[in-house]
Amino acid sequence: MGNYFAEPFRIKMVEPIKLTSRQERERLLMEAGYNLFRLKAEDVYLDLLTDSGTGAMSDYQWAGIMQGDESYAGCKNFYHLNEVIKTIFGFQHFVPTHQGRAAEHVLFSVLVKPGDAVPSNMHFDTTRANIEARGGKAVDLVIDQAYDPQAPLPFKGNIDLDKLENFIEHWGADKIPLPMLTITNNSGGGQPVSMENVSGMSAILKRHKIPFFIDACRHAENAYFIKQRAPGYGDKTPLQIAQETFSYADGCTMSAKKDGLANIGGFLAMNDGALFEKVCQRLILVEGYPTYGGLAGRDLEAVARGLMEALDEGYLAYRIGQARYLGECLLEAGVPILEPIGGHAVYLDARRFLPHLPQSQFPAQALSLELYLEGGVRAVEIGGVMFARKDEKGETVFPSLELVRLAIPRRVYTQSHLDYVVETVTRVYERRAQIRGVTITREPPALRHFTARFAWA
Ligand code: P61
Repeated sequence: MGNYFAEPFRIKMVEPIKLTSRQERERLLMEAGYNLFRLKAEDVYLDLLTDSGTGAMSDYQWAGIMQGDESYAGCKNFYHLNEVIKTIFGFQHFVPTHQGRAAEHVLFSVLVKPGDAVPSNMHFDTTRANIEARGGKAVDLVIDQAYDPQAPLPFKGNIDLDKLENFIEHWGADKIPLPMLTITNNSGGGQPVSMENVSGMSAILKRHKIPFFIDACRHAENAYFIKQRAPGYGDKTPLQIAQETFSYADGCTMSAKKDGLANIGGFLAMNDGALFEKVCQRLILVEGYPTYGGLAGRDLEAVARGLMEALDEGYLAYRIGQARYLGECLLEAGVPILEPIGGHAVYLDARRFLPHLPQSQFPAQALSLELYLEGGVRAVEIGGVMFARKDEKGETVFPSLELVRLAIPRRVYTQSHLDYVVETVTRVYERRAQIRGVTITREPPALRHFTARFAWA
């Protein structure tokens, strides 16, 4: 068993969870059309679907909830959040949004035109979908090793700077309204991006006069990896590392449901005053007045407090330590996972787990269903269901990575919960040869993983 970094908190409120029987789970899964998003959360024992909005807030955050100022304009929590965002991110302007994708939506609707291209290390699905909804092209330029689930690189989330240079040359800077750099790289295994890579990207973009935006959802986890892995950063605080990271950028989108340690919330920040004016106009149409942007005053306060807590070194050591513990226990049991172990999740490598299943039978989806059947553990497929697309000829192109993500909600589960996950995955691994693939029986035109129905192949 790996080392476990003990929780830097004690528990003063609990929420009961219940384990159903295998027979019940078979029925529940069938009723849900073999789509784990369609289950009732009550029917899940350990919910590792996402680390987004599922964390436990601290007593300090809950106390802040009681101090929500629900004035329509200029509430005091907005000014507190403004102060915190200035401290950590340093951008001149920001607007709150109800979550990360709303920040993306507002930003892209102001900047992206049909025919534009938006490069990234790897776009997450909401970012990609929001760019495509504007008629833009979302392109991944991550380093090649990111597609090798076993390449042992410290900063496997890096964007390939040569690919970026060539991309700008090919498209022309006027067709690239902005790039996004996702830290950490969620679609590629929760892998960090190095400071060198951030500053290198910034220099290229400055030369071409393209504004640099960061998708900052898991920036605190990224800062902790830099502290641990990059020479010269060991003595810096996560806050100092975050400040340096964002000093290279012109703005960011943020889902406060991740490293804001809140259950809802997000923001869009930037330095450009003219852009900010356009953003405010758009925000008023779709989210709300710029001092609340789709959130209640109490939510703004929870985010302001959570953003600082997420940079606490003891918290981050525990947080990153939990993912490492889960990953190391699985490796010890011989289970194929993506390495190095990421910051917010452990990703099972479904190709190596179920080598007998072709990608057209969605091995990662099949594996995620088996985890639920085996132990009531809910994970999420990050593979062909989420990311396969049709090329110009209408042929399906499958993604290189076929993963099942076990995302760890922040400050929610204990070591024994993680041990239970290890036992469940190990039992499924032992009977892997008998696992069947799945087919899609119904699907919507976009973001199909949320609502599609499946059947065993
Ligand atoms: C997640 F199944 N992530 O990882 P919002 N950027 C990045 C994200 O990880 C992200 C957002 C922007 C989620 C939630 C999720 O198909 C799915 O606050 C790097 O969720 O709007 C969200 O932030 C968007 C799960 C999103 C999904 C889409 O679990």
